Amino acid sequence: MSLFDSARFRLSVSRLDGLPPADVPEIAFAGRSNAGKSTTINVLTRQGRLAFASKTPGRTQLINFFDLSEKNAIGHRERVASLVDLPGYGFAKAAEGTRKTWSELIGGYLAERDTLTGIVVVMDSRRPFMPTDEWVIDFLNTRPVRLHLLLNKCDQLNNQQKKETLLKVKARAAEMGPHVTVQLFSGLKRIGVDELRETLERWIRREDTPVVP
Ligand SMILES: Nc1nc2c(ncn2[C@@H]2O[C@H](COP(=O)(O)OP(=O)(O)OP(=O)(O)O)[C@@H](O)[C@H]2O)c(=O)[nH]1
Ligand SMILES: [Mg+2]
Repeated sequence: MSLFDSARFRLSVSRLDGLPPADVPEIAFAGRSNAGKSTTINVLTRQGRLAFASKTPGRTQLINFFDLSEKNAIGHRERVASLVDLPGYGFAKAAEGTRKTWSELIGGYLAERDTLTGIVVVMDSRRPFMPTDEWVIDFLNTRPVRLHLLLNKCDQLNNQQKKETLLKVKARAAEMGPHVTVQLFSGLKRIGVDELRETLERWIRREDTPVVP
């Protein structure tokens, strides 16, 4: 069994003062609304309805925490990491008040959470680096966290487009530094699931190079 199969919903948070204690490494999923963050968590954990996924952008409105656990030496289940599903950014239709709450909540979480180990930035591979992605990636790049740029919905690209997109985004990632990695992914067709699992497990086990802030 993979570590990710152990995922269980822990809690939803609507305010920064409601965050659970920062104790285990956390991996957050950030990205524009509708990019496929919740679907990615469902595919990663092999649990179809763990995170709410929907055709309607703006489905996820709270910060949702999922626990990953494994048995310790004496056979007790122990929490070892959390996956964190974030509300999407760049959702134009949201009322201004709602947008403000979102940026305060998500911005505050991303800026201040000490146990935040890495962030999977989920982008639509047909249009990576939209202006809001650029802004969020620039902001995240100032934090001591790993970044994995997940080019989702690659089932919508032909082979040539996949190759070109991957090359282009890898070149950008190389400029940012060795803490930034890139892959093609499709939650729908389950393409790239093992690669994602391997990357995130290295983060959790701290088997990759540490990030210098
Ligand atoms: N073609 C295709 N569609 C996908 C893929 N992954 C997700 N989708 C679709 O994209 C839509 C949005 O998926 P979600 O997982 O809810 O997106 P989200 O990023 O969590 O959205 P918010 O919670 O609104 O921020 C749904 O209709 C999914 O079925 C994929 O790999 N390929
Ligand atoms: Mg969602």
